[in-house]
Amino acid sequence: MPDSEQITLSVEAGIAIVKLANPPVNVLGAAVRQAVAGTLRRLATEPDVRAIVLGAEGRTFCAGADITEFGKQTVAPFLPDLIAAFDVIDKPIVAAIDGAALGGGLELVLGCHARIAGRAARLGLPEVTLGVLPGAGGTQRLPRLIGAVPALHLMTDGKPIPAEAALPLGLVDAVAEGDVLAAATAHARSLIGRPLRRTRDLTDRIGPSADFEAAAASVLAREPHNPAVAACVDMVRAAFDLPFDAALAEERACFLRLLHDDRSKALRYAFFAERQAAHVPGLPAGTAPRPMSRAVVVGAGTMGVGIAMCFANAGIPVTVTDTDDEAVRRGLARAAETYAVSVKRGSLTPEARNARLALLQGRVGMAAAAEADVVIEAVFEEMDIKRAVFAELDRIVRPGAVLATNTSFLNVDQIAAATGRPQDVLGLHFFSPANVMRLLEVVRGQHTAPDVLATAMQLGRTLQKVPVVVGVCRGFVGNRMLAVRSAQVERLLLEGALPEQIDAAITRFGFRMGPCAMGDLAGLDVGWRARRAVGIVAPVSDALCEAGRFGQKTGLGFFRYEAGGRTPHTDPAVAALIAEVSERHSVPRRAISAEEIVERLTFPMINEGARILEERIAARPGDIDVIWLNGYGWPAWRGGPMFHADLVGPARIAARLGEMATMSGDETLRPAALLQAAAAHGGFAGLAGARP
Ligand code: 3H9
Repeated sequence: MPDSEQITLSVEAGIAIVKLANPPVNVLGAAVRQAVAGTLRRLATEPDVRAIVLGAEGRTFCAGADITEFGKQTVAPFLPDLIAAFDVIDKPIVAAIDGAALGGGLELVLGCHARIAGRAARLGLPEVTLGVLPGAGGTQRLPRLIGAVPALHLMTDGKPIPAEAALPLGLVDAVAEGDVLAAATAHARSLIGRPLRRTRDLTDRIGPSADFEAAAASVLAREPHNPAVAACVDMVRAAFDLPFDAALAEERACFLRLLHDDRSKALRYAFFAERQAAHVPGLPAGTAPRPMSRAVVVGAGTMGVGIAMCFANAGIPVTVTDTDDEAVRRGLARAAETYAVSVKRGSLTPEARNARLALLQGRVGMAAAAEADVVIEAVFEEMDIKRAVFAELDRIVRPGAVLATNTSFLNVDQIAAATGRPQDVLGLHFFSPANVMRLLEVVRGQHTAPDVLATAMQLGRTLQKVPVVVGVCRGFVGNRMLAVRSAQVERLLLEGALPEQIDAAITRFGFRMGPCAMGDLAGLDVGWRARRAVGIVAPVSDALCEAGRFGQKTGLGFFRYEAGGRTPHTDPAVAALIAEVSERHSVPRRAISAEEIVERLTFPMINEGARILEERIAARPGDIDVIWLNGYGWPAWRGGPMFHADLVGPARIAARLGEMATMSGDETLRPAALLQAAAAHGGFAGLAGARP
């Protein structure tokens, strides 16, 4: 008999089975908490019920607290109180975990007296990725159950672990081979009449405090910016120092404090922005994707092979093609080497490596494309070459196959026009290294058919990417904004900043790498060649290349590198070269503060983001942020450029841009109309809400 719409309840031979039933992912919103609390209260006094099994309907056991409730008024029982109430029930409560048990979902499980997992169970505390800590007793129950050091790692990594890893930790009592509910029911029956093992009372697992302190020091060094990580450390330490109830009160206070931290808000914003990006405006609901069981990648260079590996990793057979045998052989060898490194590091089993390699074929010429459901072109970034490839594909490929270009700058409509089927063509812009980077810009051409777009979005998810739809323009969203930043790097260098000052300012802002070190890594000659092709001058970068300084590959670029090394060292020769360029261009040099550097790099990008929104190249500010967070290293705790704009204040940014335009004479720096509108509406968020 169902107890409410949020849970189901059945009682069989003295065992009550309570299941969460709040699709799609069983979040613990107020109605669910009330239903669980009321039902357990009743079952506690029901004479015919001897034990309780807590399970869930659907693929996900429980995704935790309802994040949309955070920071809002909500109703009792709060999650910590709901779980604390398990401790006053005198009947065994056994969790039956199938699918993901995350955050508050795992904390619910920790409040039970035993835990049985299915093979597909994944258990984790991802709260730190949302800028909070486990706030429903997790910071206290987990160290008592599995030990302080593993608990700290589970909390601060934020990554779920599979059932077979949870078992040796003691996080679950057994992994069921078959029906989890049946196994949990049998276990619950076996506990009837025996003393209950309450997690809060366990004292023998927590481990030595010295081990914990050593682990804490390395965790804090790794994650200096996320306040939730430091809070987890403090709370696990409290598990040693404070009585259980006092520590729980401290955990609650800490959770509420974190909720209001801007870094925490940024991380939660990023979570929802990523999910919203999956909803494509203008794509009719229910548009069915085309079938996708065989792929061909044209071009066996670094990018083509990286893309092919994404397919093989996802279990999709893929053929990589090139014009000659040697190129194909080199490409396949590169894939094999990359997999070998993963096996050596222990992140891939030899069996999985073999399975992936078996899915990856190489062929000379494009004939293999005839069999493909999707073809991705990854040849040289030149319009004529790409158009020739598409014209050829148009002759070979079966009707209805999706044709994608991996261009990072070029006009997808012009490429599509080389075929007689522009409705089947779109851009799939992968980021290097393609088998690692999560971002996928899905470039919707003027004629791209809705089901082709739906196919690309589904494909992106299958390949474990974060797909974001963008429109056609030079560089789409990410590279278009990056070009604006690069132009500012040049200006700053000419006016007095040095590469090490620029990189230091931007890494202090939170990027892992500065633009100059990034340029050295990518190869300065790449941009040099591209600029020369379209007649663009970048005086400092051009001078470096003319001096043979191409970056890491030549040991010299913006920085100096030891033979075979990747650590950038300041080079006085670069300072002299830049000073000479400034003089040649009659630009007086001056000291430039770190604050000015950050503003001059980020504000013009935000302005370009506003133009991108005006032109409908991106549908939402959040889409731009998802792109910068997943493809360009924007620090997650700063939420992305458009979120950052709202924090700084669009009015201040517009005013600074006006000053920059006047000082430099660069009219492109004038604030965009949408930036000014955001200033008037209290930020891009307010503006986006007001738009259709
Ligand atoms: C927490 O628990 C705090 C406690 O310690 C203390 C409390 C006091 N809340 O990802 P999907 C939505 S913090 C609200 O596409 P999948 C999501 O937005 C929480 N909504 O599915 C989407 O909505 P829409 C710690 C949520 O199958 C829909 O559900 N937990 C939540 O690819 C489907 O989601 C986490 O951090 C939520 N907690 O992946 C886990 N979760 O359709 C966060 C999801 O309108 N969740 N939604 O766009 C996940 O990692 C994934 O959703 C999951 C399923 C792996 C579960």
